Amino acid sequence: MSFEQAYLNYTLKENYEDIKNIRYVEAVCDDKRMENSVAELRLAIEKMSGTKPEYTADDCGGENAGPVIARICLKINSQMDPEAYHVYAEGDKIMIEASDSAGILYGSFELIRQMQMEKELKTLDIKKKPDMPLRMLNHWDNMDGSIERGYAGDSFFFVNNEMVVDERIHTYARLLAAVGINGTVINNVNVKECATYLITERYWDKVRELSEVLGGYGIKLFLSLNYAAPVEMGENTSADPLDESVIKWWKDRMKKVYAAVPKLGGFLIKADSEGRPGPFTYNRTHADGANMLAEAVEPYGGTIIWRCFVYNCQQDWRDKKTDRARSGYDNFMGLDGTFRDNVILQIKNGPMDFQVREPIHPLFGGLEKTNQMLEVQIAQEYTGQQRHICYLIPMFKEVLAFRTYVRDTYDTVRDIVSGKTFHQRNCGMAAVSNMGNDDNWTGHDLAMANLYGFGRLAFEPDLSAQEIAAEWITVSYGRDELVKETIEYMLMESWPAYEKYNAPLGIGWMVNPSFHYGPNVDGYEYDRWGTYHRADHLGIGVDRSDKGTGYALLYHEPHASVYNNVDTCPDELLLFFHHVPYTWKLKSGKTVIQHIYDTHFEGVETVDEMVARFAKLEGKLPELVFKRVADRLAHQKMHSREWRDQINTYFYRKSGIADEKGRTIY
Ligand code: GCW
Repeated sequence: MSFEQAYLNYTLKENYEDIKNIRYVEAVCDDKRMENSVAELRLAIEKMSGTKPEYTADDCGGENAGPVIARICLKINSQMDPEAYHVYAEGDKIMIEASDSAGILYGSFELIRQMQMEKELKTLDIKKKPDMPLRMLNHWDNMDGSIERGYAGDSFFFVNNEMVVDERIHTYARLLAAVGINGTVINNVNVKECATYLITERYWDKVRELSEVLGGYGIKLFLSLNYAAPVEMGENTSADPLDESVIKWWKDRMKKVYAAVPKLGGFLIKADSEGRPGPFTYNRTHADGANMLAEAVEPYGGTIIWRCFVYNCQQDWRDKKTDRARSGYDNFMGLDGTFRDNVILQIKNGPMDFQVREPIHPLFGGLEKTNQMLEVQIAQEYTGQQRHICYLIPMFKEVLAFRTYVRDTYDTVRDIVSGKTFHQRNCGMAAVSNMGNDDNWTGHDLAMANLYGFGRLAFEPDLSAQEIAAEWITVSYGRDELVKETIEYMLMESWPAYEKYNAPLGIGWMVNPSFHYGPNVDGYEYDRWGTYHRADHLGIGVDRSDKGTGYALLYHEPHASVYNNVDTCPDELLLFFHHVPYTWKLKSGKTVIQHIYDTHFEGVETVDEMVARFAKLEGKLPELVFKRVADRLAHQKMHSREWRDQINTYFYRKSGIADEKGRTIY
């Protein structure tokens, strides 16, 4: 398989004078990240200017040879924060200063980005430090090479139960470092079969090799762990976290693992969820389970990232008292303050499962004494599977900006996961990856904006979704105005459009069972009765108020009251929180049923507009990119109609209420 360079595809910039005289990159290289920084700068400048600057092992002194930028100097300045950088012009040089080589690497990629955007170098003065300590990707790759919810080909980490460390992995590391991602989990949280053995001798050499390649780009390697490994490997009859022999088993195993792979960051665990084993089997809590593992990795500086996606997938959705939305909160809230310091709870952005619209997970603002990480999904499982365009950064911006009211100030989700609210360092944001071995890494070329955007956002959450989009377009496809305007329009309109032709007003799901693609109102596989939306001929929506499941009250005020009251609940979440008649008037002035019809027509119209505008880019984008995107857009055009027609017909038949505008509803 070949692969492309995505946003690291540097092209010659004929008219960009600022880089034409750069002759030297100066640095004292005493580690791999420093060496890689030098190599990245030399490569980028060579490709963009036509001349490769020389490396000199210099300490950035030397004569100032005048106002023209002739050299780039990398210098450690121990006064700065970890991973932070300062890039500035001084006489004939651009200085990149940082307290560590990771900061130097990020500063180098910052400078390259500025060059890709053809910014003036003489006036450069950029000081940045990452907002979130941990900025991670989670791959759901299986060792046979398949990827759970993977829509961009197969795994590039695993083929036929063997690990691969090759040129592509090297480029992968560069792509991540260029946007500031500093951690990655390479295997699926559903750890099955061979993957259980990643913590054994069979894979150590490769795991170590990979950890070193990634480490050279400031990225820590993590593995997903099978909670029942001692049992599944046939070395113990139990995985009870309080059993002495189990505790010892893990301590011994971790001693060996870390002796073989000293740079391993730690482990991600999915327990007691969707068939995965966990401490519940032994009547123990998730704190018992997580702490037992945390103690085993603690001597080696390891971290245990424990997922809060714990719910009973066998639940009877007809039972109005059980509510899947509550389960994360109910399982973890009582454990607040009981986790060891090297445990992080990883919480999905919403209480359900990466739907196009969900409220914010109530554990954010609930937990006050526990390290927390936000988990989002750029794989687009429920948001078009990298066949529809769905730029998710606007959604992530909303999530991060959400005030939890756990404090009077510094109480947003962003504040919590960047460690400001509770003064933590073990926190951050993780995205379920959208990468695979397709030539362009993400299947849909425009889905790359989600990977790029995720990294940029976790590093600098003050950037707007639009700024990130504009930056990505320029670094990927150059500075043509029509290209920028068109793709920016497509990206920025894509999530709103997708929401419009998808499940309405926060109710979620409505997808075909198991593969979660395409419309099917009653289809969700974990609700075989087709009742989760509670739709009948009179109305729709789930009562999660105090008269229903009580979920609305899990938030701090004023959210609890706002969500609890049908009159104040925001339109976009109305059906998540309340059951209302189809004739219910929204704040927009429309009835629920008319809203469903209108939005489904509007969403399709936006897709048509995207298709029409994109057609004008022929000849302005690389031919292959144009063709691939045009093909996917044609599918989106057809498929958005399928969504519109299925949803509208379903509710027309159910409610018997005609469209006010008299449009044909199939
Ligand atoms: O959304 C669900 C997916 C599962 C996934 C699970 C999870 C890895 O359908 O495929 O399993 O979420 O997040 O654990």
